[in-house]
Amino acid sequence: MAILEGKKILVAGIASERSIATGIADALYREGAELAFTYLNDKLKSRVEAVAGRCESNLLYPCDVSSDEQIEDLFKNLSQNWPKFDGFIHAIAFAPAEQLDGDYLDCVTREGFKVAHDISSYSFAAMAKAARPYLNDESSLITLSYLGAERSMPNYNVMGLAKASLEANVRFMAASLGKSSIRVNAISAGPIRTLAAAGISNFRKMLTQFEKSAPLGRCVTIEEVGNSAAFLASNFASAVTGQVLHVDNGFSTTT
Ligand code: 0WD
Repeated sequence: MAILEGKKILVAGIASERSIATGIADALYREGAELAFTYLNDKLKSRVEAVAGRCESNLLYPCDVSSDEQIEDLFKNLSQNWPKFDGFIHAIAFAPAEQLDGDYLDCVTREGFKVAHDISSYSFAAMAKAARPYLNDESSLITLSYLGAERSMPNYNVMGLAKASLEANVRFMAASLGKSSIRVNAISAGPIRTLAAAGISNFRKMLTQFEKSAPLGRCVTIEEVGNSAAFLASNFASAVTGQVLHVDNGFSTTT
């Protein structure tokens, strides 16, 4: 049974075949959703096109979430094809590289803090504000977080603060949109080797430690994150909102 039959969902945050958003798009498509996509810039367009193609979608829109104008244009343009739709995936994060390498207080700057929070947290609310007129009741909004929101960890630094903000954003957005039965949730994924992860110093060491300590004894795949996103996007999750779902092989439950 396809659990997303009849749903129209926008996917933002594909940068490569390894992106978590790619795993999510494949799972949503498999479960019967119609998909639309955003791409950050022309360099990434062909990669997003490849995923869109296999998901039978030709709805591709440029969107740099640091620009309110681009976010507004995205939803206006999407509404030409989809007057109403059923939610979006926000798999977007960014912090300047020098923020993610070394001691937190040595690295953090006012500008680094601002950029990380703007792109990685505020943009989720900004997208929801702009999408609101076009969202069906019972839509589902999903973002991606990481355990660095809850615990300090080497090199993750200001991105941990931005993820903590993002998780609070999930709760406040869930309260704001609940009257329309729109649900808002985050998936806190275990570490996965992607382009964004490559920017974090010593990421490989993090993966090895994760494999050793996680109750399930292995790393998480983008397919597994995709399956959890498909659940959250579906009506099976109709009572789930304002939550952070850990898709991490149990790692966050260990000491
Ligand atoms: O271990 C991991 N990879 C984890 C990632 C564990 C837990 C959570 N996450 C989160 C990330 O923090 C992010 O929120 O998952 C989300 C997706 O990240 P990803 O799949 O790991 O990384 P990637 O494939 O690089 O996609 C993130 C993309 C950007 O990639 P690049 O590599 O170009 O920075 O976010 C997009 C961009 O496509 N992005 C933007 N999109 C629109 N406007 C912007 C922007 N300003 N900045 C980055």
